[in-house]
Amino acid sequence: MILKPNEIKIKVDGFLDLVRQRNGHEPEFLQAVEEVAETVIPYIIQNDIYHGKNILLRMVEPERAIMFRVNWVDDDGEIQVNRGYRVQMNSAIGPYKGGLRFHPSVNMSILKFLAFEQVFKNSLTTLPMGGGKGGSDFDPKGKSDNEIMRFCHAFMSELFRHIGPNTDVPAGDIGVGGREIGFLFGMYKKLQNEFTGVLTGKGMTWGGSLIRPEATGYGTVYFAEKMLQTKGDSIKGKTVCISGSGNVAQYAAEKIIQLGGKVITLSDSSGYILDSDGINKEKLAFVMDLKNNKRGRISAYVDTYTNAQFFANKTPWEQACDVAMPCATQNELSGSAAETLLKNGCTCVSEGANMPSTKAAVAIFQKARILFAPGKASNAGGVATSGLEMTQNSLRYNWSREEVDEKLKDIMGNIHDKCIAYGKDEKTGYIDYVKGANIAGFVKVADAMLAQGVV
Ligand code: NDP
Ligand code: 2IT
Repeated sequence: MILKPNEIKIKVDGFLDLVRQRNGHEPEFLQAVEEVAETVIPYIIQNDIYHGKNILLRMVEPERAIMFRVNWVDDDGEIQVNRGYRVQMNSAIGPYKGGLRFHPSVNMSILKFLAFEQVFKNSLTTLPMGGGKGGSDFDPKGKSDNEIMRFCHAFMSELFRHIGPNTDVPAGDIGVGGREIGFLFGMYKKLQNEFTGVLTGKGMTWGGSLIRPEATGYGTVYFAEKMLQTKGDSIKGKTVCISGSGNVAQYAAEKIIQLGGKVITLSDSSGYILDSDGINKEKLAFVMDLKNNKRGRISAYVDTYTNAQFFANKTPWEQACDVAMPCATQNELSGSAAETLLKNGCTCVSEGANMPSTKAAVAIFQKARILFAPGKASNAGGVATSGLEMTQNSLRYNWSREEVDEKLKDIMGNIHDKCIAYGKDEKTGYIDYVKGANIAGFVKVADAMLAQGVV
């Protein structure tokens, strides 16, 4: 069907009004849906096979959303009560797949936005994975290892009945890393009495995949490199601002350093550090020990590296850089931060976190026609390597580091190609990675949903 721009706008607005009526109290979820609807609905209108089937309306409704009570006992003997969740968004192309987040801000809006984005992201990886997300409002900060173990065991004592290696395969996200996956896996194995690949991000001696810990950060850098190559450029010699100092930020920094870039910032929720000399391999090893073993704060960096500075309660985007990589959390890069980045010469933004740029920031980057990759394309390397972990578990076999890294690179290259196929304006040559990722992600899931009928 051919419609005029104002007629398309009426369709998009009509759809969003309906979604807002149903989910008015879920701002992050609405933000994620708006971005998809604005790019995908015009495509649906132009393609008769998708038109009139209410596919997007079906995709914004979770197939199932589970909320449950998690009781556990802290080190003082007090009974604590948290909320646990699993949003099973879409299983058209494979079992539900997506991480678990433990953070006090976790609620249905956050998890539905993450699960919705995950559907498109997982589709882009080319692997057979549906989309889901879960977690808890549990705050791991300041908890002892024993408290973390008791909480994870309590959480899994309910979640286990809703997941399985062919049903739903959770993994890590904010606040859930190797330690937590171990405790969760242990309880699942005990309750089901089976050793299966029900979780990814497992340890190397019990079914994990090499490169999974590195994959999200590495993949985000591989994607940035692909974007820069479209301009005949590369990471080498570039100054890079990274936010966050957790799993994604650490390995994004490692890969930037390996490729000859200079990382000058890292952050956490209390502020950011600036090291104008560059965070080299040795300094990054210090950060990894600080965050992963000592579970300390990033501000401690400046006590050891006294040339560096700490800026409390600020984000790194006020520093001049060529490439920005937001790797902490949603909506951490505002419109005014985007303006500052542009003013200071930034030409490439590769999102390691999920939806870190606000709507205003994305609009500013796109208007300026800089290289901008949305998380669902650029951070897909993590879940893609989870998919490779599932494959290795099914084969009861392990690939080498080089084999997994090669496959990860190929997948990121494929995602980049798809963004070009669906997002490149042939007249101007501009690649709209948001449009490309949304439409390419949509097409695979929509085709599967059409084939399977109204279920
Ligand atoms: P981690 O828990 O390892 O690290 C999170 C980092 O982000 C920490 O430095 C944390 O600081 C910071 N952070 C968290 N919340 C906030 C906040 N509200 N404001 C400022 N900083 C904050 O998580 P990951 O590195 O795994 O995840 C980071 C992002 O990447 C998330 O958006 C996640 O969804 C996304 N992602 C993760 C993947 C993975 O494989 N792990 C895959 C794809 C995307 P503090 O310690 O102070 O809380
Ligand atoms: O947001 C994400 O893609 C993740 N947290 C990883 C999910 C996974 O299943 O590996």
